[in-house]
Amino acid sequence: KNICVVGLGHIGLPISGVLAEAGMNVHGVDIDEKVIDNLQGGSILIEEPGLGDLVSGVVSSGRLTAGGEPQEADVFIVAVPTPVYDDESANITYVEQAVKSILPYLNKGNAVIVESTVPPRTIQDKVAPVLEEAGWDVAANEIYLAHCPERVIPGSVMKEIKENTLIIGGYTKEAAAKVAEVYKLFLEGEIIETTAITAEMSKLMENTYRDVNIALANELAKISAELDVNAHEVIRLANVHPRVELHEPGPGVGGHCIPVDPYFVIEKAKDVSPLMQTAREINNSMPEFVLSQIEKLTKHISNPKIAVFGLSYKGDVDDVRGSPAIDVVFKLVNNKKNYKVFCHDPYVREDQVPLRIHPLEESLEKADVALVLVDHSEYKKMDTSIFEDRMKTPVVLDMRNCLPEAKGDTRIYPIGDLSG
Ligand code: SAJ
Repeated sequence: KNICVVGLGHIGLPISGVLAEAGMNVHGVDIDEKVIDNLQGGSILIEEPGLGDLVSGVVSSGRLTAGGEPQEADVFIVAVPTPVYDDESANITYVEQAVKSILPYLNKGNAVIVESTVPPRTIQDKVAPVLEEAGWDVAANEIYLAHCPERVIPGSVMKEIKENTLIIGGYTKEAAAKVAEVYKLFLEGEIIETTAITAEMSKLMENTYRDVNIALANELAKISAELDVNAHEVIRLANVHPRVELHEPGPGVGGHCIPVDPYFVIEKAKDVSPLMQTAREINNSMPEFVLSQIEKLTKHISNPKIAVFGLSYKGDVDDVRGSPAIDVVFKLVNNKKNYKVFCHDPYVREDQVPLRIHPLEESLEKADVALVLVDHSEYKKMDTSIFEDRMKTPVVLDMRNCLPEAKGDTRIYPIGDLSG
């Protein structure tokens, strides 16, 4: 089979790689010339364990080619971003453009699969009409149209892309069945066929579930600050209950999916989604809460030096998109208390952020407070005697509850309760 993948990012590239590995001829398309140039040379610009090796293998064997224009194929996969506009409504223009770009290459019986996360009803109301206007009777299966939301988690994409259960939302029943054949080429996980709108909504609700639950944990962290109780201990004990699964609080929710996807639902149902809207507000308020905790810890210090540990949106990735840690850093830097902020991150590079990144020891040198914003493995196994050895006062605020126990005079405070 010939497969054409439009969009060679965090989803399009792995899917191209595994399909090529399964023996398909894959042609990848991207508007970014840098992505194409690199790919033609067998290299990639994305950090994802296992992806680089896979891609260089299938490029050198000729199974994966790349270019700026689509080619004729049996199957077209759209995996372009769906960002949000400033007013928090979904920007689906990349999806629409991608579908339009394949129109000249379509033949009867081809499959068109949208993997991009989209607002509910997008396949029915926006994508199908583009194909119909071009003369294809999609309801009669002249083109097999489906939405297959990708649910792989950054950091573990290569494993999850093969093992996760896949939901296929067909525009018609026949389209779902036809598209299932494509994924069966490499998928070890289960396949569930449903309608396009159900697939759209289930993807969005998965991420909304996580956002709402994290908001609940973050609200607990704020309450724990009022009540002088350790939120993590409360969560640990509540989760002993067989039907309770509280999430973990932190400095906010980052990445390009969880803080975005709830807005896709909210936009279509504003009056009946107060819980989702409040969850977004709570999670967006967390960087400000971190700042208030730092203010409390440095109340009597002038020009306090803060060592910041972690800039990415979550542990063990270099991805800074939507990172609450970056938000916290800028709030500190722009604060009138004149904080001297020294950042460290084992993965993030200076060409990704407008910040200096220091070696760990240097950031801690004579610092007043160390602020842990990301649970990188390096921090989880660090020797906590370094705080006493390097800092002016060994006070640590661990927003991710990830450090090993304190040693000597070091005080490690959890998120929320600073009384202990
Ligand atoms: N976070 C917390 N507390 C928690 C869990 C996470 O504060 O208890 C924070 C993280 O630190 C991070 C953010 O939430 O800033 C999101 O991280 P994540 O690991 O929950 O999720 P993502 O964005 O890396 O990937 C999610 C996944 N969705 C779900 O787990 C429901 C993934 O499976 C999806 O494929 C991906 O979104 C996507 O592309 O939609």
